[in-house]
Amino acid sequence: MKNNTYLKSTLLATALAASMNGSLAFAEDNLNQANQSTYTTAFKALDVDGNNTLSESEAKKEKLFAKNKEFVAADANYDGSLNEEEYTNYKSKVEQKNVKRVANDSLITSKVKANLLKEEGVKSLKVSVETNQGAVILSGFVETEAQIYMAVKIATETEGVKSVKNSLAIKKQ
Ligand SMILES: [Ca+2]
Ligand SMILES: [Ca+2]
Repeated sequence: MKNNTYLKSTLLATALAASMNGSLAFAEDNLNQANQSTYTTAFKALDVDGNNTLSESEAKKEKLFAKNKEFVAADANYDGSLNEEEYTNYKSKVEQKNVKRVANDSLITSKVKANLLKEEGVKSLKVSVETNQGAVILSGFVETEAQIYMAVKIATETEGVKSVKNSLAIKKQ
């Protein structure tokens, strides 16, 4: 279990690095293989009564299935329980989405930073950029209101950005 977790995080890091180079599909394959045995172990741990299916209350012990909505979505054959395949498929789908989302967010962050650097008026400022599911947060200190406006505008116009939250403040002289 411990080894698996280690392997998983290593592969996740590799997946993220690879996704930056455009080989996300390859990274995902590797991640899937590593996950298979992790899923089996997790499935068995949840299956307290050992009947090879997870009832809703068994599945609920895992955070992902804490909501009934998730359990129902995973129950592909509508029989009110999750077999290992349903469990594995759903979980890998969610994890792949997360890998993509994280990679996508990092990409947006670097694009926003690059665009800020291109702009004379703001390039020398220390603006930090964070992205969460396409929502960008700008923080740090600037000198003028106009610089805040410009930084927010640049971020808003960056490809992939869904929203911009401005936490920039004007430095007290
Ligand atoms: Ca069971
Ligand atoms: Ca089922």
